[in-house]
Amino acid sequence: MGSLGAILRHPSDFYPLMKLKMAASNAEKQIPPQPHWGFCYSMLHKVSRSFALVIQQLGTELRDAVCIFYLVLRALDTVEDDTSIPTDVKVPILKAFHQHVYDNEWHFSCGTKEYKVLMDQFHHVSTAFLELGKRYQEAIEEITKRMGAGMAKFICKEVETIDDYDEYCHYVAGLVGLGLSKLFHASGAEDLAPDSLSNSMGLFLQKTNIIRDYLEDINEIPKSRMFWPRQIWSNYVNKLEDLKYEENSEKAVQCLNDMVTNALTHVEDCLTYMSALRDPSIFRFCAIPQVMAIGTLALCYNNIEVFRGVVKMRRGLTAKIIDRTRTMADVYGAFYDFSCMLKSKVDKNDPNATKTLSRIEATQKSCRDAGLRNKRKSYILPSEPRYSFVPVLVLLIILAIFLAQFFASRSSNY
Ligand code: D9A
Repeated sequence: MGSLGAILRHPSDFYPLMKLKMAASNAEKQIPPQPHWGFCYSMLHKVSRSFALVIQQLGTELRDAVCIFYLVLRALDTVEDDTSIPTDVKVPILKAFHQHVYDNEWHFSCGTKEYKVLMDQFHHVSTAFLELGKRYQEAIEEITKRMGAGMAKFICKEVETIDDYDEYCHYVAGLVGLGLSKLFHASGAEDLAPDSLSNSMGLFLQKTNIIRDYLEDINEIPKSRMFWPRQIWSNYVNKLEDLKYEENSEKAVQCLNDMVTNALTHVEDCLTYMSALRDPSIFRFCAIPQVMAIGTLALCYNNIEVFRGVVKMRRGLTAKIIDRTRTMADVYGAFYDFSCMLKSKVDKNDPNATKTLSRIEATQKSCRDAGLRNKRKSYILPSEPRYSFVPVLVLLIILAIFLAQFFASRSSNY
């Protein structure tokens, strides 16, 4: 839960945080009894925290398919990420992963902590996979095959151009969007979305992660991981790691802003994708991560802290987003709010200011044109007077001290 300090600074976070906590403890009680499904759902909660709760509210059949898809992708990631596996061992595993999911005798030990458990006990995931409907299995197999091949390609290749960057993000995230659209369609609840829109859903999330995680990725041991395209950073520094040094602060922030501006190109597609969804639980499942992403971009923009430590939305704001993202009107409202926040942070002297502003204004226009924004509370402006909670508390404490002294002095008079 958020720290006491954070709650005192943002008293309205309290209720959504409590609600999220209750939802989390409820979800933990609902772990299925069969060992393989039990393993899959507890694993899901261990590796994804709040996202697991959003998966949990999907209808049973689709929820099971998404849970398995999520774990298969995490396993594939674990193989890709593990720098201790030699390339000649890794590449064949990535390329054949879509076959391994059908084989509940297969396993490959790698990764650390909860990911090591996932890999060691992968037979539970395969067993559960084999119980899914044929259409779900085929969608997961096809995407796993394409993703494994794409990851293998990028093992020996660096992200040089913006096209490489889009291609890499397509393999690791855009394909997830395509796969999920197939699962939604297979469930009978949604029409099949166009691939280019599904791809944008993944690219917007992945690019946000890549921006936010700069420092963590560059400091990775034994070898830094680099996803920022040279075509962008080479306009500011000679080496990607130079961005983290204090003497390059001005260039670093300009480069960061360029990266955020690049990510903003996907916003229109994401809004179009979400506006076509019909099922309320699928809608929430898709919309919550997107609202978190635009919020994270607004937080990171022009923020040197990205190169110094971890920049994350406070837990209370995440809880509010989970609580209040229900309809397309909520999404337009949130995108509008965070665009305003972005706009207020643009410095006229930034080399890309004009481009950034025009993308922000395009987003604001889409949100305004949709005309669906209701009288919702804003995420960024404090909606209640700020003196509501803290001063009342202070006042109560002063009053208590007063009364205590009053009675103490009265009794000593006797
Ligand atoms: C998603 Cl099945 C992801 N990724 C996410 C999470 O959202 C997408 C991985 C596997 C699956 C789904 C997601 C959700 C809904 C619709 C989508 C979609 O497309 C239509 O994917 C495109 O980030 C990972 C990729 C971006 C690589 C695809 C959201 C998530 N949030 C984390 C928060 C964080 O900071 O990472 O996982 C969390 O709540 O733990």
